Amino acid sequence: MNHALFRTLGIAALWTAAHTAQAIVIQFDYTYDSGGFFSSHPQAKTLLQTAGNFFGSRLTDHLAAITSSTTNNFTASFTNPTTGNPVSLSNFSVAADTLKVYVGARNLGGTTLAEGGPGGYAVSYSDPTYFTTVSTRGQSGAPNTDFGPWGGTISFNDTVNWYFDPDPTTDEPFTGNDFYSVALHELGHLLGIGTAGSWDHWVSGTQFTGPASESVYGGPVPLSSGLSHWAEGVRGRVNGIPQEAAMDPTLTTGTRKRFTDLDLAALRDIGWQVSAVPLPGAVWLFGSGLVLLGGALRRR
Ligand SMILES: [Ca+2]
Ligand SMILES: [Ca+2]
Ligand SMILES: [Zn+2]
Repeated sequence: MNHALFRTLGIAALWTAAHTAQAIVIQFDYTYDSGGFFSSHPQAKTLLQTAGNFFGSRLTDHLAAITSSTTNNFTASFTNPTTGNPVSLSNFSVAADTLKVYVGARNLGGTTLAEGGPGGYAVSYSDPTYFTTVSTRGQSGAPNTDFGPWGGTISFNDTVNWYFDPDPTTDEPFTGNDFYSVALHELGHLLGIGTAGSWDHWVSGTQFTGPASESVYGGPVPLSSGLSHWAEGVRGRVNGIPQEAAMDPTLTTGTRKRFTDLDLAALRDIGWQVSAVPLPGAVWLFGSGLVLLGGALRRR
């Protein structure tokens, strides 16, 4: 018997008994990093995964798998993060409870640190329920009051001075632009902040009126001119401490912005189920890198 496998299964059973909620997996794909930004900055890969794990450990929606066949076929479309050209991938598949994120870097010009968002799609089908399942990923209010993307794309500006924190759990003085903060911000867009129909649902004039966000902020939340960010300087809290919100439009060099309670409330308003605290089991799973274990738990 394979001893390592035995141990893994034993731990998996324990985890299932202790935690009924399960986490989402954000899977980063470097296929389109043809400029080699991530291979030359391995710290960026680690920080991106840490940012992905932050959301993964908080979001507990069950996302339906997307599978493709000749009669029911899903085409994912997105911007190549390195060239900026459109990409279409037919026969696209993604596992249940998983989001796929294509990442790369290019010169985005000016003061833009990164850009990111959910991908588009086209569906050819013979079974109408296939269309509903893959376009909403089983989120019954989508697209108006819930959101279920397949994933999307993020491109980082490879001409700016990045700070790659060797340990993003600690805050220390630094110069440059905090890569971890920007990764959190772009994943926020990918998850629908400023981009989903269920975000637009709560936009009224230049304010966001989602009930979870209003409750945290104490009223309608002002938005920036493009209506896809909080207004400049809007604040939320991290562990009770006030901080400029992650999803306002700017990041000051030499500063870190973690995801605040207000940013998380926006995800709730978009339709995500956000656990009040990080799932300890999920954090442990991601931290240990036992991907197979997570896969086994999601099969039910
Ligand atoms: Ca640190
Ligand atoms: Ca949902
Ligand atoms: Zn933004």
